[in-house]
Amino acid sequence: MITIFSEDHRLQDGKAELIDGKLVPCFEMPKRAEIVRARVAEVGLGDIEGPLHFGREPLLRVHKPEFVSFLETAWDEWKREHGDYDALPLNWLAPGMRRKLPERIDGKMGYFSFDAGTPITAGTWRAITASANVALTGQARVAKGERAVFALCRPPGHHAGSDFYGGYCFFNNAAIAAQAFRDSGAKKVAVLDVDYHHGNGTQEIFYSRGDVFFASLHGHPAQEYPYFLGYEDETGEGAGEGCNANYPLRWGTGWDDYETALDDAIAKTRRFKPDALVISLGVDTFRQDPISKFKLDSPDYLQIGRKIAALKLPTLFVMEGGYAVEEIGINAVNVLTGFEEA
Ligand code: OKP
Ligand code: ZN
Repeated sequence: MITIFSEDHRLQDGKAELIDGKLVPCFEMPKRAEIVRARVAEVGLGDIEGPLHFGREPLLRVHKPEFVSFLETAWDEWKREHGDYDALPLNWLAPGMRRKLPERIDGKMGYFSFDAGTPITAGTWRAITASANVALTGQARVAKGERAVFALCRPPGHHAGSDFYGGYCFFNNAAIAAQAFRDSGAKKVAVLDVDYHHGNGTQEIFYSRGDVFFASLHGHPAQEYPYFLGYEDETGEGAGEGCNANYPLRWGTGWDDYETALDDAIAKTRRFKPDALVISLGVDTFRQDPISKFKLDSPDYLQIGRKIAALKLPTLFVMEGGYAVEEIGINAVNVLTGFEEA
């Protein structure tokens, strides 16, 4: 399996995120992608190639123009006002307030974001456009006939919606790739999200569409970030009714319950009869993940890969989360080798 990777991911190297009342070093760090790349090489998964450049157009197929423009200039606006230190938002709209775009950068960040864990830095724009290009390059290779490609994206994307960022995510790489499948001839596309956190951005982007099916297995929103989406009764709306499937799982979930949910999500995906499949590949379901509470072990990821392979679809794997840095390579690549052995 070919891996697509860009060194530019390193340009996103935030100093701190706000978590548990403390400013702590970012869990979403450059080393994550480097460890995954090293593991891809170590097991000889296949060639590692750089991305092509797709420009703005495919981003604008899922993100609003004002959001893309905001991300492009946010760092410069922040630096002009506050100096050379990571940009973090501090306040957001509550119900009853007005959604009007403020003039100043602090207000704009609140308008376009949903948490204080996602710093914008000097290199963010280049890193996030590179990450999207990695996904799009992988998509193009699958569209041209590869059975499966690994898009080693960083920063991740599944929390980013049509006009908001958060959860370490800016552009929704998986959604951009899913839309690119549609635009390159696939009639129906499925996105299966196995990251520990609910893919709220992907759900938002496709919620009212009947051409893209979205399924997500994740920490129960009553207990887990991002809290305000990801319940089972969110099944899609309008033309998208029946095209969204959530599997909220409680803290402590281990392989047995995870497998039951995954089998159901895969069965639903099969019934949708998609022409292409995008996997939001997070491995923060791992027992030792520092910010998550599921109990999967490294061999379980081989099983996940085997089950995905059984769908027999052209498949793009898009890297999302996973913060147990030393094991992230083993676990992510286990999904891919499980897929290839099946
Ligand atoms: C990203 B992905 C907010 C802290 C909450 C954010 C977790 C984002 C996970 N200040 N933590 O889905 O792996
Ligand atoms: Zn996650």
